[in-house]
Parts: sequence; structure tokens; C-alpha cells
Amino acid sequence: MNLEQIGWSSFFADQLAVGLPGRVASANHGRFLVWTEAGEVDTSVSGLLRRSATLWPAVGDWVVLRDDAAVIVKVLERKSKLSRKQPEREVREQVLAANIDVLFIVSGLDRDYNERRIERYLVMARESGARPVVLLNKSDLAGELGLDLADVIAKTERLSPGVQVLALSAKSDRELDALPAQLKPGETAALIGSSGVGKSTILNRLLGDERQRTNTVSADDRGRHTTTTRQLFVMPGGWLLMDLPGLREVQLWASTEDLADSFDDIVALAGSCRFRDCAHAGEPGCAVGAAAVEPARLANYLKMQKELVHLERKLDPRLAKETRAKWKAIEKSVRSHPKRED
Ligand SMILES: Nc1nc2c(ncn2[C@@H]2O[C@H](COP(=O)(O)OP(=O)(O)O)[C@@H](O)[C@H]2O)c(=O)[nH]1
Ligand SMILES: [Mg+2]
Ligand SMILES: [Zn+2]
Repeated sequence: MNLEQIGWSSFFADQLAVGLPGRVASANHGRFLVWTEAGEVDTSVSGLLRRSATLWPAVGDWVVLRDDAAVIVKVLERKSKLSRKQPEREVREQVLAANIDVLFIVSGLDRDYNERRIERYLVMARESGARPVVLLNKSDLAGELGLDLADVIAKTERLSPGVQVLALSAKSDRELDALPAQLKPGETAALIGSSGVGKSTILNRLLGDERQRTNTVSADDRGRHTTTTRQLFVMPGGWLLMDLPGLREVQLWASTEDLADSFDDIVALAGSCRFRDCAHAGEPGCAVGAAAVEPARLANYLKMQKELVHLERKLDPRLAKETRAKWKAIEKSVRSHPKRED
């Protein structure tokens, strides 16, 4: 295996002093399948790494192996990482995927389509450092459901200006080749979205192979197959793709700045509210209220803001104070721009 073909670059080479480099292709209950120049090896994590509070390997990570290639001794600094707040635990980051270039946010054009969820994934993407592309799958069902495809695309595009939105159907191969066109050889993409939106089907179709099980009821009727492990695949054309299992809960692990970047329309308006601490909840002189921002979008923004302020406060009470000051500064800098006269 040639390391450049699976994403190796000077960014990682510069961090390597000794040892054998490899990329984590899958993770399962403390075992890690790692791709190295000499092939695929099944590894665990060294006791030292296990005890230390440094990075824990995630799929997509570049790691350093012990000479016998049996144990991971170090995780190299990441170019990007997709994280969420670990469910149930108070404040722990869970890295879902590392070193991804493109994040495909998948939504089904059936009952799954939910703009609020897409907004949440977009904030996650903003924090990750990967470029988001929204995929509206199951476009073959749009007609049946009385959806106008062009309308839904336009509506989705308005959620985040500049983010590309593609409608496709994995079932009928419609627009599927728009995906490989997003990536260069050696670049890595990940598919994220609720269970059942078609992530595994998309991966299988692009692979030309049924390598990832899809959510169909099995022949022996034992129940549904769902993807439980994260795994990296080398795609025809030389890019890499990772299927992330459907997440029941997507609690954000991001900063209030990521949120502000994702909702710059609302942040810009907030700078013109009469009260500096306007909650945009019907106060007099509220510019957000006056501008007819879609109420559900505003509510989602405020909900995520609360979530992130809470997260930052828990992580570091002192930092939280700075964050509030920073937040005020963001809105103030907008405020200092001359108001439009009309
Ligand atoms: N009609 C339609 N069904 C699809 C499409 N893509 C996937 N499906 C179906 O949706 C179900 C869930 O797909 P799966 O790939 O397992 O979803 P995942 O949970 O996101 O990995 C399966 O029954 C697929 O056959 C599509 O483009 N159109
Ligand atoms: Mg799946
Ligand atoms: Zn306001």
C-alpha cells in the first residue's frame, strides 16, 4: 500500500520521528485495523497511550505503530476531526472521524428531511474543518411525496449560503457521480446522517459492491442490519470514504464562533437590535424579529447557542466568561458597521 494514496502528506510526515506510520481504517471495541505500507494490521493501543490523556485513535487517524506493528503508540495531530459531545457523559468529546476533507451530510427526501437537523450538522461541520456538502438522497421518491426537487434544493441552500446541495438517488444511480467529482485521489470523505437515509447504499453503489450492509430486513428475519462500526473504504478513482453509523443523538461539540459563522445572517441582524442583550424574543427594537427570520430557524439558533454556552461553561468557567465577552465583541463589531438607511 502506498501511503500517499491513502492520504499521507507532509503534514503528517513532519510529525513522525520514529516508528511505523499507518492509518486507522476501522475501530471496533478497542481493536484498530491499521493500513500500513506493508498492508493491513490488526492492532490495539499501548498501555501508555491508554493511561495518558492524549489523543485516542479514531477512524481516519494517522498513527505510529510499535516496530512489531501490533500496537499503536501515538496518534498524530489531526488535520480535521468530526466530533460530538458524548451522549450521557457530562463533558466529553467523542471524535467520530479524523482527517476528513469532505463531510457529506445525508438527508432522505422522505419523512427524514429536517432542516433543523441539517443546520445542526452544518455547525458540526464548521467545527470539524471539513468542507460540508449536503446530499438529499431518495430523490426518486420526491414526486410521490409531492415535493418539487428544485424547491427543496433551493430551501436547503438557504440554510447555509455557499454550501453545495446535491439531490441524488442511490437507488436509481441518479446524480451519484457528482460525489466522486468532489474529491481528489487520496482525499477522504465521510457520510453522516440519521439511520435509514441511505448512507450505506450510497457507499455500496459507488464501490460497485455490497461491502457495507444496508438497513434491510434480513432474509432469515432476524431483524435489521445497521452499520455499527466506522470503516474507511478506498473508492474507485482513489479517494476514501467512511460510513458513519446513524447517530441517534447529535449533541454539539463546537464553539459559539462555529455557530455564529453558520448563522451569520442572524448574527448580522442581532448587531442592530436596540438592546445589547436582546434575546430576540419579541423585545422592542429587535432587528432579528423585524427581519422576519424564519421562526424555526431562529429557535434552532437560540437552542444551539444555549447548548454551546452551557458546554463552554462546563469545560472552563473562566473561558466561558471570555466567550461571553468575545460574543459581545462579534455582535458589537457588526453593530459598529453603519446601519442601512431605508
Ligand atoms: N427509494 C429509495 N430508497 C433508498 C435510496 N437509498 C437507499 N434507500 C433505501 O433506504 C433504506 C436504508 O438504506 P441504508 O443505506 O441502509 O441507510 P443508512 O442507515 O443511512 O446506511 C434501504 O432500504 C435502502 O434500500 C434511494 O435513493 N431511494
Ligand atoms: Mg448504514
Ligand atoms: Zn433582537
